[in-house]
Amino acid sequence: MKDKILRELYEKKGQYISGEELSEKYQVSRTAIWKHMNALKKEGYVIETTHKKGYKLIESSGKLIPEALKRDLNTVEIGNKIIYFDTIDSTNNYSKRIAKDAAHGTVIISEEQSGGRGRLGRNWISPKGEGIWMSIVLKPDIPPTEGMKMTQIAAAAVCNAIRGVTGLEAFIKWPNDLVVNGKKVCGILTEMAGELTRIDYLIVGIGINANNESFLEEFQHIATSLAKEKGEKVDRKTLILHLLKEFEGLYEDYINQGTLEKTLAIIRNYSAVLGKSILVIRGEQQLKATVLGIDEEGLLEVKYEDGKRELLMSGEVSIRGEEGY
Ligand code: BTX
Repeated sequence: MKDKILRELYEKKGQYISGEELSEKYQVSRTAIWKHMNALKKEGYVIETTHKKGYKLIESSGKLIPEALKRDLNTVEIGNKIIYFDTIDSTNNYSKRIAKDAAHGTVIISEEQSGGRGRLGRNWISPKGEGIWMSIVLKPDIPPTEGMKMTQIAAAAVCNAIRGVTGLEAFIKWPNDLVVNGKKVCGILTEMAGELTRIDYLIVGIGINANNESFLEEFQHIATSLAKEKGEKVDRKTLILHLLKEFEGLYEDYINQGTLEKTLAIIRNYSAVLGKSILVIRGEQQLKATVLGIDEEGLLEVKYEDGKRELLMSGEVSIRGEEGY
């Protein structure tokens, strides 16, 4: 009920809506409406209340409410439907639960994840209201072998969005992380379901440390937030709007052209690893290598100390800078 009232307030933003109207529409008492309004105020929404006219939403408390996002979203398909949670286990898990019936481009956002996931069973810390924890459901008509390209498209989109909105110099640590000043600000987890020759759906999970104030000690040397690096809070809504727009542009370009041309230009231009010495990690094994390039398919071309060259596929390996993260 509280969510329904919030939607009504949003739709009428700037105008009053009376308690009577709401109580009639939802068949609850005016006292119940009043209690929900108070609960919303406690959550940080600024709601003006007058005895005669009713309730008016003044400020949205910075939450990523779909109504607020959709009003300013300038995309065709991505984000046409936005599903929002205050808290959820993982937006990728939820996406999987609904993906079969969800429309292409559906976006799932949560203020908090209690079981945020990284790759290979790792955790992704997702504190309430501080970051952008979001998944995009995609239904492209491409072979499963192409699926991992979505990670590259997402990385390029996040990179451009962070640079455009915050002015921070974000770099892409192939294949699925973004770093600012050498520390991780974003991770991407792409998951897929389908058959050998056909994708049923793809889920691109994006976690951005936007306004996180602190990190557990064990992560302090590898993780940071945009706000920490910029020295001021970042408007999460603006960042999401830019990100979805960038993502749609690069995605459409790939679907229409069949190549990653625009995405590759971004991930090469803003690569954190090109030309660098790295460690290639496969299970327990770690091998030193130099990054030679990123090929047309988005694979990482490396040269090991013994002179052997290899093309690395995302999902198969992890890499780490030789010094630090
Ligand atoms: P990854 O496996 O590359 O990174 C996970 C590792 O990063 C962890 O083992 C930990 O060391 C570190 N880490 C954990 N939380 C954070 C954080 N907030 N900031 C920086 N470093 C951290 C990266 O996996 C992919 C992450 C995707 C997260 C999104 S959020 C929305 C969607 N839902 C979901 O459950 N996952 C995705």
